[in-house]
Amino acid sequence: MTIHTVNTTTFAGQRPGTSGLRKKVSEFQQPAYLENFVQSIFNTLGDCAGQTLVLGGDGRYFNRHAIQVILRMAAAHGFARVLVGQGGILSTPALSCVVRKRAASGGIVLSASHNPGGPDGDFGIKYNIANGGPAPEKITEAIYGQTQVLSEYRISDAGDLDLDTLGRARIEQMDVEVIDPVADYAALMTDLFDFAAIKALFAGGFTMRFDGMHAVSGPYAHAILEGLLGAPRGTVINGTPLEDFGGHHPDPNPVNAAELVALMSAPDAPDFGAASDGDADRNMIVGRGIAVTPSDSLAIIAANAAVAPGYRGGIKGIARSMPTSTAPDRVAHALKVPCYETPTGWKYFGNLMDAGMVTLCGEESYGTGSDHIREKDGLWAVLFWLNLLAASGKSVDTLVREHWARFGRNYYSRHDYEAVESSAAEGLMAHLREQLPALADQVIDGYTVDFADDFVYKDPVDGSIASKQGVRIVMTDGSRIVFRLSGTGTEGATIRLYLERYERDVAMHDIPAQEALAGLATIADRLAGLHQRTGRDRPTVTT
Ligand code: G16
Repeated sequence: MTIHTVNTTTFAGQRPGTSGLRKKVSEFQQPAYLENFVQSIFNTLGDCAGQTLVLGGDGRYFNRHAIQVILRMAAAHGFARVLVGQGGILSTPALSCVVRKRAASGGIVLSASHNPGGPDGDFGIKYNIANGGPAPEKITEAIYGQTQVLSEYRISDAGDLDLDTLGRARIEQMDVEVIDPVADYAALMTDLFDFAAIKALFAGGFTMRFDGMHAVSGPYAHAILEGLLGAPRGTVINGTPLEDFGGHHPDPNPVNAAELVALMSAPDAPDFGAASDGDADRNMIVGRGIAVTPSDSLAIIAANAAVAPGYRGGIKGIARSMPTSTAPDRVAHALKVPCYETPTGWKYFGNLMDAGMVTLCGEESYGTGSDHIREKDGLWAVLFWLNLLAASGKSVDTLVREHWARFGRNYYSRHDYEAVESSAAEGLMAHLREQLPALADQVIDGYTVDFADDFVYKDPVDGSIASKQGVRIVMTDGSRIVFRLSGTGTEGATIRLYLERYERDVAMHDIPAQEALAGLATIADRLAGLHQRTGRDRPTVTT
């Protein structure tokens, strides 16, 4: 085995987005594209000698190749040890768990999350730091800086490693351990939740469907739900990870998991339904005839945290991304704990969790989690709901309605306009920003604007500032219109419009969400020139 230094030239556009570098597979397949980015990570880390790295991905097309390349490069940079998931598999939450449990110096996650996979799909790579969470912006920007100046990368010419057999091997001086991707994570879940109560629930005939969407959550769900918790076989559907996710979009929302939502509306629907995304960090919760919004799910988890053994002592605080509804804020107020509002991106929660300021975090984009790790965690949310259903003996529908009756309902929807021409999307945002100073106190279609701004976040722990994080128009009754551009898309720009309206009156809690929000959607279109600028008369996806 020999270590080679290979000359290379830079690629434009290797700037990590909301969650790592996500591009089309064909872009990653260009010679040296992956190597340059990995070298840039290692250059940013500095001296890697003696460090332990955790490595794994969601099993999508190009995952295995990327793992072999990264192993050879890690060996060339003097890492002491790499822990790699068997088959190259580690869900994003499992990787975060392993980094923390094994006290590794960091990890590399290979995933484009909810984006489609396969040769024509997307691929992604992200660096996580020693707390198990996504690297903060100062590190991702440093990595980007390296991608723009590097001129060589270092790699061993060792052959491919057998990723499918558990055990130890060596590349150059580096130890490689192929680990069970499920074990550490499953053990953590048994510490947090009342497995005996959930087991009894299933033994009593409770029925559930978990849709793995042919992505990485399948092995975890099989082992935990059907294995440890005794749910009947067949509870987990689409549970075998496929390199192209079976040609589907592994994004758990009522549009992409329509099969599950239809099943949950049928006369013989199971008691509980759930789905997870490509890398198993997102979740969707569905009851008979009701899909729970992610914002409501976070609020309900917070209000009932004490049912789960891991949270019996209470929660320290909640954090939610700015576009997430304010439903969790109402719970935090009742619990007398703080609620922080952060920009979109799980990386912004890391400091708050590390500082012991929050226990629960969540985002409207089907992400929920806690300080047990530093990533959002799809199966964790599902297990929390199972624990709550077991402890309360109530249905999902009853739990949601009781929550609304107590706290009021935050009607909520997100409208996505995908693959819009980038200049049109930028123009729309600029047009909105120009109007912001004049909007306060204006009365628009019966709504009075309280304030309008472009969200700026000052991290209360390290004082770092993130600006231009989304345009928000907040009404005096708490209703909100939020616009931002997605940082995870790989084609043109995706405009996200988030709509929220608060309703205290229980008699008004049964309006279809789109109907309840139609007035705000009309105002949003008028202010942004959405339809005219995009040439679209409706969103690509409405959730
Ligand atoms: C990532 C981030 C999330 C973010 C989501 C959507 O999720 O980790 O924090 O909410 O993207 O981001 P955007 O609106 O910019 O597309 P994931 O599951 O894709 O890793």
